[in-house]
Amino acid sequence: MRTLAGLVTVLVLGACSPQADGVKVDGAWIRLPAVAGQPGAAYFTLHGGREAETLVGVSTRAADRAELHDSAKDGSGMTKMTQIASLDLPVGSQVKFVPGGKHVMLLGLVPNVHAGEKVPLTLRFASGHEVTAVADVAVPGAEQR
Ligand SMILES: [Cu+2]
Repeated sequence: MRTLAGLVTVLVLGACSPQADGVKVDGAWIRLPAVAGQPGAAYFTLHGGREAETLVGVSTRAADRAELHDSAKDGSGMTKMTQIASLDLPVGSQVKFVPGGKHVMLLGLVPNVHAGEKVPLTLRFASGHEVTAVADVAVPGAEQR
């Protein structure tokens, strides 16, 4: 019976992790750091779907850890990054992750990721939905595309 219960659980989980309903990710790219060992960053545009979703995490085989960050200028004009726990994606909204703004910080980049490669980024939502986008890896210093 225990085996059967396990099998049923797997089937149910399989059925419950569909693509987020209508959420789309486009223009995904990763910028490599100028100095090896420094973090890289991932950028993309998120398009809200037919249900409100909340982005809670990103993962990629290109890095040990990926954090959601936002950037803002402080009083002295310096740009500071802060980690954000989640990001709301209302129905029909569009949120851009760009250099100098929201970004995904890639910590512990694997050493064999090179410019010109394509690397999958998996975005996880609070609903349990996931969306995987393919990111183009760009050279250090590349600007928004
Ligand atoms: Cu950052």
